[in-house]
Formats: sequence, C-alpha cells, structure tokens
Amino acid sequence: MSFETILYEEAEGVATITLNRPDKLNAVTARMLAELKQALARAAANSDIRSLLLTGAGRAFCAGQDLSDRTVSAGSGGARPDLSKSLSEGYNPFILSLIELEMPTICAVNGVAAGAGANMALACDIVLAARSAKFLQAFAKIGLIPDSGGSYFLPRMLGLPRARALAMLAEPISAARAEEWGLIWKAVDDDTILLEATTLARKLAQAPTLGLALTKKAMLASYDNSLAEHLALEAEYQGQAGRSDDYAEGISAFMEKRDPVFRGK
Ligand code: T3D
Repeated sequence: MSFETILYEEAEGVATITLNRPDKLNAVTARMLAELKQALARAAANSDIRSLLLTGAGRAFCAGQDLSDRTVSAGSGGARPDLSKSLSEGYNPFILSLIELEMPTICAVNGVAAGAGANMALACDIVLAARSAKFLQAFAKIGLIPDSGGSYFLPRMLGLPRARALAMLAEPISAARAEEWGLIWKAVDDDTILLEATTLARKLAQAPTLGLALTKKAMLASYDNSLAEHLALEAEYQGQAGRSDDYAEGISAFMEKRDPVFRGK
C-alpha cells in the first residue's frame, strides 16, 4: 500500500509516522487508519527498527475522526453511520497494534490532539507535547463517548474524578496541565519538540528492546492481575529478559565500566 494520508520514514533505528492531512488538522479517515496499521506492521517486520515516533504535520497533531465523513440528518428516519463497525474494524485494531508493538513508542504532540487523536497519542509509551498543544476529549460535544481506549486509560491514568470531568465537560487542557496531572511525560518548547522526540526515539532504538517490550506488557497486565498473579508474571518475564544477549551485555559492560552496546535481543 502506498501512503496518501501519512508519511512513513525509517532512519537510525527509528520508524517515524507523520499524520499528513494538515489542511484537515490531520483528521482521521478510514484510509488513514488502514495506512497506520500498515505502517505499524512495516515497522514491526524490520528488525533494524527498534523504536517508533508518531507525530503530525502542520499546526495540529490530530483532530480525531474526520467529521465531514459523518454528516447525518438529525431527527428520525435519517441513515446513521455504524460507529460500532468503525471502531471494531478501524480504530480498535490500530490502538491494539500500537499498544502491543514490541518496541517503545514515542508521540510528539505538536499541536491540538482531539477526540480519537488525543487517545491515539495517549496510547503511546512516552508522550511529549508542545507547550502550545491542547488535549481535548471532544466526544461529548457531538454526543459520543471517549473511544480509542479513552474510557479505559483515562480513569487509570488520572483517577475517576478528573477522567469523568475531562470526558463529560469536553474542555481542553494544556500540555502543562497534562504534564502536571501525569497524563504525559513532559511539555516541551514548540520549536524543539520534534528534535527532542527524535533524540529520545534514537536513544530508545539503542536500548535493550526485548526488556522494554516485556516491561510494557507487564505494566499493561498489572491493570488486571492480582499481586500474586503479577509477581508470577514478573518472574516469567524476568526469566526471559535474563536469557537475552542484552542482559549479558549489560552485566559485562557494568563490570568492565563501559557503556553497553545493546542489540535488542
Ligand atoms: O466516527 C467514528 O468512526 C467514531 C469515532 C470517533 C472518534 C472521534 O475522534 S470523535 C471526535 C471527533 N473530533 C472532534 O469532535 C474535534 C472537532 N474539532 C475541533 O473541536 C476543533 O477543530 C479543534 C479543537 C480540533 C481545533 O480547533 P481550532 O479552533 O484550532 O481549529 P478549527 O477552526 O476548529 O478547525 C480548522 C479546520 O479544520 C476547520 O475547517 P475550515 O473551516 O478551515 O475549512 C475545521 O472544520 C476542520 N476540522 C477540525 N476538526 C475536524 C475538521 N474537519 C473534519 N473533522 C474534524 N474532526
């Protein structure tokens, strides 16, 4: 598939995906979701790629679903789009693929992130946001519920009081507030966000990839496990990590007082 709505680039161990409909604030279409899934599969299939960076072209990160694809007549009798199908066939497989990707994912929120656009960003492992960016759970403004994992992750990240208010009031919060609340890693200056995010992605592309993949899986599983179940999972994953070449390299490098060279396996 050649890409029309995103840009995809591989360099220095990093796959960079740029949402690329800047005149529409990178609003999401079915085509974009298909391309995003294809891009994730491409990154996952290349063993030289060890981190992923997601960002947006132009002044926005992403305005969520392209609402011009959803014009319906109000009142009874008008045809209604099947949003359940849109989620189960479009958004949900993308969010799951993003979360389950076995490499660190970094999001550079370069501008406003609204609706599914906000929750796509928040599904990444490390989120940087430009100081001018805003996060908006826009769904209530159009009668919808937070999707793309919003109603799952927001209460866990923020606690119910803040999650409910963000969703029900649909008021934007600044990058600084998002950082203060622990929704993102940090807010950074607008003119350096891409540089900082790329530097971070390149650093993570040199990290012990298998260990990071197991770290992500363990943290996600902690949402559902009892302590006993989770300790057992940690033992299993630590066993896997301990058999990796990167662990052997980490120990050697420590003993030899040098920087480790991790190969990601
Ligand atoms: O449908 C399904 O499959 C279910 C899944 C749903 C997932 C969702 O994401 S639902 C939520 C959809 N998104 C929204 O409701 C957000 C709508 N947009 C906004 O609230 C605002 O545009 C922003 C807060 C994002 C940005 O505001 P601002 O003032 O910076 O820009 P603007 O002037 O509102 O928008 C600039 C242009 O982009 C404008 O077009 P124009 O007038 O210049 O021709 C605007 O219509 C367009 N635009 C912005 N968001 C969308 C959009 N066009 C289509 N779809 C959009 N989501």
